[in-house]
Amino acid sequence: MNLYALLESGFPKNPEDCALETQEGLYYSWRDLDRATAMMANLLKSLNLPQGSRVAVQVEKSPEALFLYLATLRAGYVYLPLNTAYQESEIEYFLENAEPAVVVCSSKNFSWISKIAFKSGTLNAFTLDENRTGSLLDRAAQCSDQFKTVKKADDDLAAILYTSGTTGRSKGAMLTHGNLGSNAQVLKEFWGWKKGDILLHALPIFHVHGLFVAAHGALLNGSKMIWLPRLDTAQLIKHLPRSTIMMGVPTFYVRLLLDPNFNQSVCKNMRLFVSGSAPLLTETFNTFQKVSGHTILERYGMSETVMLVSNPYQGSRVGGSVGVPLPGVEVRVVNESGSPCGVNEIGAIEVRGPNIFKGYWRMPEKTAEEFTNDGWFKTGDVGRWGGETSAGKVPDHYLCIVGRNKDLIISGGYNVYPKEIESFIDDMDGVEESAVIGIPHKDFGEAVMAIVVPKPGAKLNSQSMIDALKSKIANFKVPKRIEIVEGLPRNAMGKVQKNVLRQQYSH
Ligand code: MCA
Ligand code: AMP
Repeated sequence: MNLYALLESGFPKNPEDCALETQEGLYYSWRDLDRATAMMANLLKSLNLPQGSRVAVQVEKSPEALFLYLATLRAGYVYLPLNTAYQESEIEYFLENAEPAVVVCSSKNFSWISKIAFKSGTLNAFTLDENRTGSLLDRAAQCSDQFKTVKKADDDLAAILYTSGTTGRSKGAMLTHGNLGSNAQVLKEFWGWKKGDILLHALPIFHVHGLFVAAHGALLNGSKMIWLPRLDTAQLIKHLPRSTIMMGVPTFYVRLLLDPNFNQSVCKNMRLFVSGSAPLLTETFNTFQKVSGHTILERYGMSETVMLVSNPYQGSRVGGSVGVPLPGVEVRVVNESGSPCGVNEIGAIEVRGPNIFKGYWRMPEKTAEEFTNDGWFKTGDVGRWGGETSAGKVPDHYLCIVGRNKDLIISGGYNVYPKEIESFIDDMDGVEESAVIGIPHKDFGEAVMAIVVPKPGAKLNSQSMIDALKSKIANFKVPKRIEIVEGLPRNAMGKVQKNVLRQQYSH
């Protein structure tokens, strides 16, 4: 079934009800959403794109950006969202690799993005800005506001999400209508979505969390969303009293707790706070409980799998644990020989279920590498069942993530692959070699740090290196700190000992 048709089955009976309310006080009814997505779907249809065409989108968050996603589903094409922080070299790679038939970007970026797009074979480039302007809307305004949603099979692609690899370039995780639909239905039940729920939405919509978990949840439940362009704690506190559910990365909760205006009365109508994308510190979990009177529900997911494991809505939510496998999802923790670990034994986390992606875009070998012979997806995360956290005993059937066997930094919910940053640094003048690590950060959980060895006789300046990197890669990937050293610690095999560096720079 087309995912849009599934979501639509949850829309409220009265099309005049409010679907989205913006920070500026604009209201979009469900009828507005239906008409706008129909007009955009008609525009896409008029382009006569081949089946399976990709629609790549790098735009600021707005109601129209959400409508573009929904229109792409309705028209049966494949949505490819791109982080707004990505710069030229990053965009170049994604467009060359995905070969989208349509590219939509902000008007401020049109001149360089359209150039890259046309070079990659894209025939259609449009603009869309957050103030309801752009050539996409101009063209869609000339189209009919009636559209019959295209039929799709569960196995057809709905979206491609680029996720970096530990080695090599990013891989496009192919998610189907069935993957996304089944996950949305499971979460609706598991998190007790109910009539009257209002979602406070402040996450970006170019990743799984904001788009496929938060927005899908509200759409499938026919719930209004208070649609904020980005995380702004004052705005959250202003709108929380009218909301019942909010989802965020741990930084959302850390920042709310720092605001003296955040208290129990602000949360008086709240039913559920969800956290994910990065580990939630038990300290944040406990303090939030004291200050707000609410117990955060932590869950665990990936771009390749959507949501896998969650603390229960009914039943105990355990600090330091991500909870139990979602209905229909199988999770196992295995040791090096592939045998299941016992309770409190640490091993690799593997998963299986209707939510698991179809594979990496045009990378069959990489896809094969990430699955076991018996069909389980290797998450690259390391965990254990039960045991104990600083919050106390964890029930035996609850999962705790204790680390990763992939060299990955998660900063404020965004993934940064050290290898990619190291290659940019190593290409800089005067650099012999570098090591990039994650160090604890109060706001972002982890921050990117680089340790750099200069070439003999070369003089390096940390600030100039940071400034140079800012013009090349997405800002969240730029090291917050660079240390220039004479050499990197290595083991007997000559491998850089990142654990030694992490220990050295973690304070
Ligand atoms: C912004 N900066 C960052 C980050 N965000 N640096 C490191 N990590 C970040 N995440 C930079 C800015 O460019 C700026 O740099 C400086 O840090 C301060 O910016 P600030 O204004 O404080 O940042 P912000 O605009 O408030 O954003 C912080 C944020 C945002 C709200 C945490 O990063 C965010 O919305 N993160 C959510 C990511 C997310 O949705 N992840 C889900 C992925 P300078 O001062 O140098 O210019 S999906 C996923 O992971 C899986 C599937 C899952 O389980 O959900
Ligand atoms: P992404 O590539 O953006 O899909 O990020 C997925 C990764 O985020 C997972 O493999 C985990 O390492 C991490 N992650 C997501 N949720 C959690 C969580 N609740 N606790 C710890 N790590 C998490």
